[in-house]
Amino acid sequence: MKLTALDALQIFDSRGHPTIEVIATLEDGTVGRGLVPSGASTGSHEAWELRDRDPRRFQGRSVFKAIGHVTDEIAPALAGHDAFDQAAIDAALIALDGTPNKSRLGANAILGVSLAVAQAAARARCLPLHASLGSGTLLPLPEIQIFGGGKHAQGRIDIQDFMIVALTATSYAETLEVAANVFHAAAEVMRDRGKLAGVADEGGYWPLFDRNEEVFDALLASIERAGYTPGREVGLSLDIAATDLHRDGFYRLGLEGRRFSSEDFAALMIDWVDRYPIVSIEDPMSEDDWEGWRLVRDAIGHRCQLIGDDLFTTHLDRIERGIAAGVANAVLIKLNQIGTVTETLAAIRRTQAAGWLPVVSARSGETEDAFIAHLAVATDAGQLKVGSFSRSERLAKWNEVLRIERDLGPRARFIGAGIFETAGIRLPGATV
Ligand code: 2PG
Ligand code: MG
Repeated sequence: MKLTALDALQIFDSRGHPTIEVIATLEDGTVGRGLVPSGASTGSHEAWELRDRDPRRFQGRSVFKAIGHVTDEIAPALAGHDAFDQAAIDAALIALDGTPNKSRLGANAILGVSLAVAQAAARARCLPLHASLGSGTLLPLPEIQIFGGGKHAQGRIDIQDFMIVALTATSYAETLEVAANVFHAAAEVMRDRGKLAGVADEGGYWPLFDRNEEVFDALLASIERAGYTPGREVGLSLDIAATDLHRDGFYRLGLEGRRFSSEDFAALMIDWVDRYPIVSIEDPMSEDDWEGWRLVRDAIGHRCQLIGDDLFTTHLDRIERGIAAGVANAVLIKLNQIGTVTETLAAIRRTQAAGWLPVVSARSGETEDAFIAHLAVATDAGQLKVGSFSRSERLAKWNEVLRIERDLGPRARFIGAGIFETAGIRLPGATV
């Protein structure tokens, strides 16, 4: 099925910043759209997001150059290509760009095209997107944010994501029931403590806390208030986003005025896992602190998921290096960190082949699009992270998985927290 036209327009993400939407048209008239998300706590090894940097327009954030690259350069180059051959489409995009980090055409332009073609191909095949992308049927275990911090809350607290994982839920729908109960209980806890003040970028409560560890107390209280036992029915999951805390060779918790060496920060992460029912930590250490990562993995990798986000940036070479060095046991998967659907699928497959866990993730700047819900199911990834339980750009993804669950009917599988065991991670206290 031939790709006949590509067009693009500037739309806005969930923070009100410009982003790109690409529209792909096939020879039978089928149309697919690709809506590109955008991060705030970005790793320096990510593919390049092209912005116009014109201070007079959208604070320099407009994407008109990227749009021009789609319409003037990519569209004529790809016209006539087979839209059913995603790998060839993506290879052509990579070759046309010609840079290692997609900085010439812009990873946002390239990903928009890649996503739009994938969606158009699914529609032309009369398949749901997940069935067109892969043959997976495993519904993901969600990591759901309750408090947002770090760059998603203007540095109000240092740690970026305080999330929960439903450990004993027996269906995807049940994980959302647990999330809803804890999320609303957290509002009551914050209100009682005089700390309720709206939500951060990903929909978790704005963190009016004085110490990072105060958040653990509020989180545990919220879980209990919702009627669950922390560590039994509900586990904690953190994204430290430690790259953002690392400056001049030290990790800094600004809220508490504390500074740590790599060894000391690793020791703090290990201490938290000892003291709190934490089942997963993302980016406990900075993006190039491979030695620090090793310390954490050696100490707690057998009982806690350790996810590399800025460390790997969904990049196959970095994932290979991480597997060889044994520094983590899971990889955060973000389409726009690498820039094409095909490379993202390859990153997931490599992660799984190593016996590690892929965690499909949204960005802090999201759109109404729910591509990643389909990606998670299509690849049997097993886990999905899209922020909190408020703001429709978040719920669009959680809800989409409910639709997929319904569409798959008896073919849908759910193993919940059993996914951790598949990677040899034994959670203390969990009864799955
Ligand atoms: C992360 C993501 C999503 P951002 O760090 O995992 O929470 O944030 O999109 O800002 O990189
Ligand atoms: Mg992260």
